[in-house]
This record gives sequence, structure tokens and C-alpha cells, in this order.
Amino acid sequence: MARQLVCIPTYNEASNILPLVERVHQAAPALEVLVIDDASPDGTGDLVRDRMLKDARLDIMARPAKLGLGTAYMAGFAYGLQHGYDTVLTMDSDFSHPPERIPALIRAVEDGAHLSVGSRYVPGGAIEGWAINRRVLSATANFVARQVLRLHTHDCTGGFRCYSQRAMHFLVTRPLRSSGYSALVELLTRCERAGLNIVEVPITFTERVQGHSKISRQEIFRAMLTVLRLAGRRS
Ligand SMILES: Nc1nc2c(ncn2[C@@H]2O[C@H](COP(=O)(O)OP(=O)(O)O)[C@@H](O)[C@H]2O)c(=O)[nH]1
Ligand SMILES: [Mg+2]
Repeated sequence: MARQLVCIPTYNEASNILPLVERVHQAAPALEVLVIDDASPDGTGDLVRDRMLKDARLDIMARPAKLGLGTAYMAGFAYGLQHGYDTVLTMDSDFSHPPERIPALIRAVEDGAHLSVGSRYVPGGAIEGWAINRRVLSATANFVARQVLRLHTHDCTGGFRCYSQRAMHFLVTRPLRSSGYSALVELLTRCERAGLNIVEVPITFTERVQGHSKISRQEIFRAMLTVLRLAGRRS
């Protein structure tokens, strides 16, 4: 039977992580969950460790400091390959990515995609709870990334994705240039340039209710630099 792993990067998500894990298991009871926690000062890691005593489907990768989203994903791929998982799904821990869409993302990979992408920007996709400025920022970022990098995928910046073994084998061969949020654009660009088969699955993205966003102006600036740097590269 195919083995599937969900990787959830966390930084200060104490109010979200356990309810989210529960919702993930309601949507897909057999899934194994790896929380990749960067020494969250709010005790997210301790909550997970405590729950692990009662739930064998849950594990934690405790990293010593806030090392960024990009390296968290790469560590998740390495873990997934090492432990023989067929697919690794990534999602945010703030309920922005609906757990009910996990089976659809996994199915797309089982049906032949090397990577499936939860997408706000295809028919059936939507965003709830974002003010107009955040909508414009995201739509502009995606438009620019698609034009400059000549990408076909419509949602280049979302982190709700399912990676096949083939995609992960390819991605772990080279370290990422970007460590933060722009890693999402870099991962996608590398997959597209390698000719991997990418399928978008519509999702409704909902703004977080609990906890705080970790995206900053500096991250946005760095993401723009990443797009320019990737544009100057061939692979
Ligand atoms: N492990 C780890 N997770 C992070 C880091 N930065 C953000 N996250 C997690 O990445 C996900 C997305 O972050 P979030 O703050 O919701 O970003 P936003 O949705 O763009 O506002 C959440 O699950 C965060 O807890 C980091 O440096 N390390
Ligand atoms: Mg969020």
C-alpha cells in the first residue's frame, strides 16, 4: 500500500497545530504527519511531542532555530525519501490550506502528476478573508513570476502541494538558493524547467484566524530578488 506523509512547517503555531493535525486525520486517517518545528518559543514543539505519546501517526523534526520555510521543505523531502514515502504533501499550519483537499492532491499524483499544486488561481479556486491589498500583492506576485519565469502554473506561491518521489529525488540533488517563502517559487520553477508533469487542483484558501503571519516586507523583497535571479538561470 502506498505510504503518504504530510509535512507541516511550524513557527509559533501553538494555537493551531493540534486542531490542524486532528482535521488532517479526519480527512485522511491513514496519513502520517511530520511537524517541522523551528524551536518555536510558544511551545508548539512540546504540544506535538505530548500528542505523539498517544498518536503513532505523528512525528516531529525539531530544528534548533528559525531556519526558514525553504530548508524546512527540503528537510521534509529528505526525510520522506529516507523513510520510503511515495508522496510528501506540504501544507501551512494555520488552516489556510483546507485539509479536505488533501485526498484530491494525493489523487492527482497517483494519477500520474509528478507534482500537484493546490491552486487559488484556477477555476474553482478562491481566497477568503484577504483584504484587497493582500489580494493585489499575491495576484501581482504570481503574474510577475509567471511572466518573468515563463511558468505555466497559475499559483506559484502557495505551499499546499503534493510531491511525488520523482520530484523529490530531483529537488534534493541541489540545495535551494532561497531559504524563505520565495523557496516556493524556486521549487516550482525547478520542477517546470525539468519538464515534470504539474497539475493544479483548485482550493479555497482561507486567511488564518489564530496566531500571526510570519511574512514580512523583507520576505517580499527577497522573493522579488529570487524571481530575478531565477530568470537569469537556465535550470
Ligand atoms: N519551520 C518553519 N516554519 C515556518 C517558518 N516561517 C513560517 N513558517 C510556517 O509556514 C507556514 C506559513 O507561514 P504564515 O506565517 O502563515 O505565512 P502567510 O500565510 O504567508 O502569512 C506556517 O505554518 C508557519 O508556521 C520558519 O522559519 N520555519
Ligand atoms: Mg498563513
